Amino acid sequence: MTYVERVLENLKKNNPNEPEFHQAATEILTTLAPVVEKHPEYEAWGLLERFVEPERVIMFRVPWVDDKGKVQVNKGYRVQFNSAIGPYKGGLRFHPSVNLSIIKFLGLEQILKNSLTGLPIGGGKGGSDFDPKGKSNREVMAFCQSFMTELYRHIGADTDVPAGDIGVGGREIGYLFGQYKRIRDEHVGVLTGRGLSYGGSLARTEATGYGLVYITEEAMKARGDSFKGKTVIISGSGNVAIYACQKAQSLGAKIVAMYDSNGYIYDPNGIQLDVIKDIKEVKRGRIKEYAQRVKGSKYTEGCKGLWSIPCDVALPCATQNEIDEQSAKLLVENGVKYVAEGANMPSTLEAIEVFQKSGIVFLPAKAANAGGVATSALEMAQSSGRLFWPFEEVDKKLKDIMVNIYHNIDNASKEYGYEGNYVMGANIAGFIKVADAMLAHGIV
Ligand code: NDP
Ligand code: 2IT
Repeated sequence: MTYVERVLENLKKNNPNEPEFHQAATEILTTLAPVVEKHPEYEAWGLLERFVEPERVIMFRVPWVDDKGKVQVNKGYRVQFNSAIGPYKGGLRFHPSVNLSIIKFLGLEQILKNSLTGLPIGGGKGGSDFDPKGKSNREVMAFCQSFMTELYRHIGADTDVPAGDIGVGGREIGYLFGQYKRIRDEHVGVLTGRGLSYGGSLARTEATGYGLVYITEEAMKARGDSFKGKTVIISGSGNVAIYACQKAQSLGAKIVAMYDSNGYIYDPNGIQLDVIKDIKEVKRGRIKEYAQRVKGSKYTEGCKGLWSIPCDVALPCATQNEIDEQSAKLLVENGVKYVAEGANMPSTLEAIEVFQKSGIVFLPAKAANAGGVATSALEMAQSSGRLFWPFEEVDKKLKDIMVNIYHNIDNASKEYGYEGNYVMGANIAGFIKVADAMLAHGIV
């Protein structure tokens, strides 16, 4: 049995019932085999065993009182996975599906993603099974305050800096920050994605979606291609999906479909993003309303049908495992040329295999959606320097970072003899920096 196989087998044995964590670890470790062969010191120093074990896992009770006066209890998590190259950094997810397996897969991915940005940030992730959907602002505030009343002791601007993810946007970050500041009496960059009036960065809201489009554009440019005239489908209709749509439209693409967790809309004339923004950002409503408001569009209950819509570009921007093998086959049969992952791990292992065998361009999440956390790191830099950069400056830095990531993963894929395999390229390029730092630190 090889070193990689042994580490993976032990991981599965020692972390039973964590399918998402197993999936992410399998994808990462299997692609690292050629690196590990080239560097026998990794095995000698137990590097992979340490890499897949979080430095610290925090789990806690989050009690709060709902609008009816009833006591509610949720589970809270923060996984501080790896701090070799910088303070733990990664989002908080509030969604009823959240469990330890999901937070660990997200944390593991985050280590390599953050490394790929080229900025000094380690990997972490957290969240809760709390569902903000249908809750009043007061309930969300009560929950966030209780969550932070435990979390504050574990985080800090140079220790661990959380941000948003599914179910955590500007409103939640505001309530979390308010409580942190109240307890610690410190106005510091302990969270990113903050509002512009209290230390946030311009372009952080747009960053993940814009970054996704920038890296895809760079992959297109390398092939003499562009977004102009492309038909695009985007899953999700949250933060990442909305700003991916906005940037792709500005480059001349036509977005014909989007979804939320209830169903999808198809608009052959091209999605009107102002309507989506009004439904999702202003009213916190359901995407179904789009079909009632825009003539010629159609709503279909259920999400899966989205992947059967013919397109040139697919941008999954909702959640893990939203593209299975069958959906991947449909996309390929219908002529998709680029799949770039805005969500974390949206493609199953089987779906990734379909994409790679078909020869289409597949940009994996940890490279393609790194623009969000990269801009979070730019927010941290502005906080430390007590500075506030203009939108154009942050946006330019974001674009440069995404273009760099594309070339780094492309070069790594070539160097190791797997040209165009960006899953390998991203995992290898991300891992080497973390591994070097871990070796330098000794056995810790
Ligand atoms: P939001 O909460 O803003 O939006 C999530 C969107 O995905 C909503 O449209 C939601 O629909 C949909 N969705 C969530 N769960 C499911 C599901 N099980 N089935 C179908 N649709 C679902 O989150 P973000 O846009 O911030 O995050 C989307 C993805 O991008 C996540 O995978 C996240 O980890 C990833 N990501 C986010 C970054 C960021 O900066 N925000 C950075 C990098 C990655 P509904 O409203 O019905 O729940
Ligand atoms: O998955 C991700 O990279 C995020 N949710 C963003 C994390 C961050 O710290 O900005």
